[in-house]
Amino acid sequence: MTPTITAFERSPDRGKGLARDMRVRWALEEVGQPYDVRLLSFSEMKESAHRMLHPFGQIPTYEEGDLALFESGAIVFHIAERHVGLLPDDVNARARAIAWMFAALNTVEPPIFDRAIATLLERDKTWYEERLPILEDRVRVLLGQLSSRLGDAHWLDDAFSAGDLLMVTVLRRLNGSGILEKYPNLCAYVARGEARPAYRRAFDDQLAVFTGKSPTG
Ligand code: GTB
Repeated sequence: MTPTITAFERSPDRGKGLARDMRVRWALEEVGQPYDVRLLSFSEMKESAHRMLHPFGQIPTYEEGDLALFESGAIVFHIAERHVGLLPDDVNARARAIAWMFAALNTVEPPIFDRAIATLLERDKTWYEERLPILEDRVRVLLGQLSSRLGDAHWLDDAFSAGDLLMVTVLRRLNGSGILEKYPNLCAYVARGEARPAYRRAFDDQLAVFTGKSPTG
């Protein structure tokens, strides 16, 4: 059965892969699972029909037969469990890959997201200039620790996994901030993720929603 996901009809980033359906698209591309996309306006996301799928009126969602899911991490985990390619077979390696999924979403993403929200929505506040360095220091501490752990490895735990997929999407949020650039191994890690053919297909499909151009032409 072909799953259907939801995505922004008009993403604020103009389809540059920052909205969280990108993770789901990438995971589906990695495992070779075709999917349909239902595009939603901001008002449609808040209607009761969509809230039945997503209690918080957001994207992405995932529908497959009787199953309806929300939360990008849960959706990626579901895809990784149902298909080969995103989680290792070895029980311990699988547990470690899942730990990296949680680390990406629960440890690394919150401070990066807080900083992004501050730069987008809080610039006019009197306390912005004081708060931004605090938020950026938190990000730098985490990146330093992540950078040390990654070292010169290609991926976080041996083979590419759903943990890397989520971590790369989280770190991409820092592109252009000047912060990630201080950690060459993390920049190379993100670039490795972005160079994967599955990533490119997912990115092109998300961008095509905004440009209206077919990803292949
Ligand atoms: N924890 C949830 C998950 O991981 O699925 C969070 C889902 C979420 O934040 N969804 C956002 C949403 O629907 C889109 S991804 N927002 C609309 C609303 O809440 O009304 C967050 C996002 C949006 C836009 C950009 N951008 O354009 O740069 C980046 C990230």
